[in-house]
Amino acid sequence: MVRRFPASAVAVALVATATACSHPPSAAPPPMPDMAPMSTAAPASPAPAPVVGTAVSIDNFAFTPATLTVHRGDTVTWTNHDEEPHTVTAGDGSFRSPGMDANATFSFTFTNPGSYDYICSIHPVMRGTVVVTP
Ligand SMILES: [Cu+2]
Repeated sequence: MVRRFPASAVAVALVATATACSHPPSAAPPPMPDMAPMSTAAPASPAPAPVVGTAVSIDNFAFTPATLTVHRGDTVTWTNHDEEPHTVTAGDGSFRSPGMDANATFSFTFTNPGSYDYICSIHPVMRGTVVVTP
Protein backbone atom coordinates (compact mmCIF):
# COMPACT_ATOMS: atom_id res chain seq x y z
CA MET A 1 0.00 0.00 0.00
CA VAL A 2 2.77 2.37 0.82
CA ARG A 3 4.46 1.89 -2.54
CA ARG A 4 1.34 2.26 -4.66
CA PHE A 5 0.49 5.74 -3.58
CA PRO A 6 3.64 7.37 -4.97
CA ALA A 7 3.27 5.35 -8.16
CA SER A 8 -0.22 6.65 -8.60
CA ALA A 9 0.96 10.16 -7.89
CA VAL A 10 3.62 9.84 -10.57
CA ALA A 11 1.09 8.50 -13.01
CA VAL A 12 -1.24 11.38 -12.30
CA ALA A 13 1.62 13.78 -12.69
CA LEU A 14 2.56 12.26 -16.03
CA VAL A 15 -1.00 12.47 -17.23
CA ALA A 16 -1.20 16.05 -16.07
CA THR A 17 2.02 16.85 -17.86
CA ALA A 18 0.89 15.13 -21.00
CA THR A 19 -2.40 16.95 -20.85
CA ALA A 20 -0.65 20.23 -20.42
CA CYS A 21 1.61 19.53 -23.36
CA SER A 22 -1.28 18.62 -25.57
CA HIS A 23 -2.69 22.09 -25.12
CA PRO A 24 0.09 24.48 -26.05
CA PRO A 25 -0.81 28.11 -25.92
CA SER A 26 -2.04 29.28 -29.26
CA ALA A 27 0.74 31.74 -29.78
CA ALA A 28 0.39 31.80 -33.55
CA PRO A 29 -3.11 32.67 -34.65
CA PRO A 30 -3.79 31.69 -38.24
CA PRO A 31 -3.31 34.59 -40.64
CA MET A 32 -6.47 36.21 -41.77
CA PRO A 33 -6.84 35.45 -45.46
CA ASP A 34 -8.92 38.53 -46.07
CA MET A 35 -6.08 40.80 -45.01
CA ALA A 36 -4.25 40.26 -48.31
CA PRO A 37 -6.74 40.47 -51.15
CA MET A 38 -5.08 38.79 -54.08
CA SER A 39 -7.27 40.56 -56.60
CA THR A 40 -5.34 43.80 -56.19
CA ALA A 41 -1.92 42.16 -56.38
CA ALA A 42 0.21 42.87 -59.41
CA PRO A 43 -0.63 40.42 -62.17
CA ALA A 44 2.00 37.77 -62.66
CA SER A 45 1.16 37.34 -66.30
CA PRO A 46 3.83 38.58 -68.69
CA ALA A 47 3.46 42.22 -69.55
CA PRO A 48 3.11 43.16 -73.19
CA ALA A 49 6.76 43.19 -74.00
CA PRO A 50 7.96 45.66 -76.57
CA VAL A 51 8.43 44.08 -79.93
CA VAL A 52 12.09 43.66 -80.66
CA GLY A 53 13.82 42.19 -83.63
CA THR A 54 13.17 42.44 -87.31
CA ALA A 55 11.10 39.36 -87.98
CA VAL A 56 7.43 39.20 -88.89
CA SER A 57 5.63 35.90 -88.82
CA ILE A 58 2.76 35.22 -91.16
CA ASP A 59 0.58 32.88 -89.23
CA ASN A 60 -3.06 31.96 -89.52
CA PHE A 61 -3.75 34.75 -92.00
CA ALA A 62 -2.19 37.44 -89.86
CA PHE A 63 1.07 39.35 -89.62
CA THR A 64 2.66 39.00 -86.21
CA PRO A 65 3.52 41.47 -84.85
CA ALA A 66 1.01 43.55 -86.70
CA THR A 67 3.15 46.60 -86.00
CA LEU A 68 6.89 46.22 -85.97
CA THR A 69 9.24 49.06 -85.09
CA VAL A 70 12.75 48.94 -86.49
CA HIS A 71 15.60 51.32 -87.02
CA ARG A 72 16.56 52.89 -90.28
CA GLY A 73 18.75 50.48 -92.17
CA ASP A 74 17.25 47.37 -90.58
CA THR A 75 16.21 44.48 -92.75
CA VAL A 76 12.82 43.03 -91.95
CA THR A 77 12.19 39.41 -92.83
CA TRP A 78 8.72 37.96 -93.20
CA THR A 79 8.22 34.22 -92.97
CA ASN A 80 5.06 32.53 -94.15
CA HIS A 81 4.06 29.83 -91.69
CA ASP A 82 0.76 29.17 -93.38
CA GLU A 83 0.07 26.56 -96.00
CA GLU A 84 -1.64 29.28 -98.01
CA PRO A 85 0.42 31.62 -100.17
CA HIS A 86 0.68 35.20 -99.03
CA THR A 87 2.40 38.36 -100.13
CA VAL A 88 3.85 41.39 -98.41
CA THR A 89 2.74 44.41 -100.40
CA ALA A 90 3.37 47.96 -99.29
CA GLY A 91 0.52 50.38 -99.66
CA ASP A 92 2.85 52.95 -101.21
CA GLY A 93 4.58 50.42 -103.42
CA SER A 94 7.92 50.77 -101.67
CA PHE A 95 8.21 47.01 -101.35
CA ARG A 96 6.35 44.09 -102.78
CA SER A 97 7.05 40.41 -102.35
CA PRO A 98 6.21 37.72 -104.84
CA GLY A 99 3.70 35.09 -103.77
CA MET A 100 5.20 33.38 -100.77
CA ASP A 101 4.58 29.68 -100.47
CA ALA A 102 4.66 27.85 -97.15
CA ASN A 103 7.84 28.62 -95.21
CA ALA A 104 9.04 31.11 -97.80
CA THR A 105 10.67 34.30 -96.63
CA PHE A 106 10.84 37.82 -97.94
CA SER A 107 13.22 40.51 -96.76
CA PHE A 108 13.28 44.23 -97.25
CA THR A 109 15.75 46.80 -95.97
CA PHE A 110 14.20 50.05 -94.79
CA THR A 111 16.46 52.95 -95.57
CA ASN A 112 14.00 55.76 -94.97
CA PRO A 113 12.26 56.54 -91.68
CA GLY A 114 8.52 56.45 -91.75
CA SER A 115 5.49 54.30 -91.23
CA TYR A 116 4.86 51.66 -93.85
CA ASP A 117 1.47 50.02 -94.07
CA TYR A 118 1.29 46.82 -96.02
CA ILE A 119 -1.17 44.11 -96.85
CA CYS A 120 -1.28 40.67 -98.35
CA SER A 121 -2.43 41.31 -101.88
CA ILE A 122 -4.11 37.90 -101.95
CA HIS A 123 -5.97 38.47 -98.69
CA PRO A 124 -6.29 42.23 -98.30
CA VAL A 125 -7.78 41.87 -94.85
CA MET A 126 -4.29 40.96 -93.70
CA ARG A 127 -2.64 44.19 -92.67
CA GLY A 128 0.59 45.12 -91.03
CA THR A 129 2.75 48.14 -90.37
CA VAL A 130 6.47 48.66 -90.16
CA VAL A 131 7.56 51.79 -88.34
CA VAL A 132 11.09 52.86 -89.18
CA THR A 133 12.73 55.20 -86.71
CA PRO A 134 15.64 57.43 -87.69
CU1 LIG B 1 -2.44 36.18 -97.73
